[in-house]
Amino acid sequence: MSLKRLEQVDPEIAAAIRSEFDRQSNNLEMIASENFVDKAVMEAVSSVLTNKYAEGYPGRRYYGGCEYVDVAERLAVNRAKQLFQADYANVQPHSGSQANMAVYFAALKRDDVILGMDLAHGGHLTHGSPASFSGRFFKIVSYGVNKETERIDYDELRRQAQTHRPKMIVAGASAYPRAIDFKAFHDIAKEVGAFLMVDMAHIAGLVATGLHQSPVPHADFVTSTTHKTLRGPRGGLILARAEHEAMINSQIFPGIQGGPLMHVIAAKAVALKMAMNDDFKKYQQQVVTNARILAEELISQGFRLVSGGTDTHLILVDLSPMDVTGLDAEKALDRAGITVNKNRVPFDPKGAKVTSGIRLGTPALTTRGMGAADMVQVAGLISQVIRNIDKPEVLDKVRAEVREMCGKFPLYDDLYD
Ligand code: DSN
Repeated sequence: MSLKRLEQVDPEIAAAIRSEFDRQSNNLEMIASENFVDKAVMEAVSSVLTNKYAEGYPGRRYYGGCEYVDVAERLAVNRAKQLFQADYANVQPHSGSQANMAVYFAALKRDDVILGMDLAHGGHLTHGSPASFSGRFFKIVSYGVNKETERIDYDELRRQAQTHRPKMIVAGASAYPRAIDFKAFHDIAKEVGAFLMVDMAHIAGLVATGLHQSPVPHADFVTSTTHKTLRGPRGGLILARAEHEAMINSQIFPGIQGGPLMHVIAAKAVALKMAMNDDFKKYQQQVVTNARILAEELISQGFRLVSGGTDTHLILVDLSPMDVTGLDAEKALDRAGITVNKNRVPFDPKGAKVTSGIRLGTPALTTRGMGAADMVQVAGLISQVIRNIDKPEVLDKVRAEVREMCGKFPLYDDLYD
């Protein structure tokens, strides 16, 4: 891929892209929701499909000249249905938030009650935070994790559902390291006559490869992003039973979106195709193995992990026993070339801007080819940083080691030259 023309037209943006490529190449990317897409995905995103308006759906557009973008969207829809064994798929949501919004608007009326996971316990903004549309348009009741086990307590969930009689229960999380029992959610939703929506954004790649229970047979609606463990372009999708097709389609367009991003939809099709390969399954297995090894190694280095470990790609570290905040840890790790995000832990006395924890994930490092031995090394580097948070000379020494480690796992050969 060339930046030749961009360098002529807008050298400042070209320089920002080169710097970001350098940052991604020379840092350990451990944000649990990030990944490195295949060049084939980037080629689709940067294609001429970005030029095309295609409001509507394949074969039913409001614009002429849609015959080739129809091919791309049909491929994406059929592959999403095949990969996740769903009756229906909509691949037009620009993001996971818009996928969630479309489902709420399709299934609920204003002020209906949603029972969703508390953001502070690992949920997501769009599962009912007052700061998001979800908390503004609907009445939210939040469930969390049990204080002792730091896992979802399904008996307590049932009790809350029976008390509050929600119209919809939302399952899924962005900072919950344990497997979620979607069948249990389904049973509770059925008992109280609620819809069940599962937002599987974080674990979509694990679900696609059978490494996590699939929500599809249990949920009325399943939403996802396509860029996390699924390793596609930034965007969203919705899966549902066939009976919901008309109501979801019309809520995405014209309900909340205009023209679909056809270049992104084509890239979703590419990623969904790649997710059907054996290589992708091996990759996901390694993501989970790497997370388990990283968790074990961090525990042996004296870290406290929320819930004591992980079943997925994600680890939540509680730094309060070390008297370190998430904010300080994020900054020190950044200086050392290890990219993470500060994150509240369940029952965190600190707010979202400081936090008591950090969230770690293995999808991006695993895409680079890192394995078990590398996770042991990474745990050691994280430990050095956290234990020497005020010692710039130690952080710089770790930085040099990170750079050397990254050099062994090149990211995109010959990308911009
Ligand atoms: N912001 C995403 C994450 O980092 O988990 C969720 O949408």
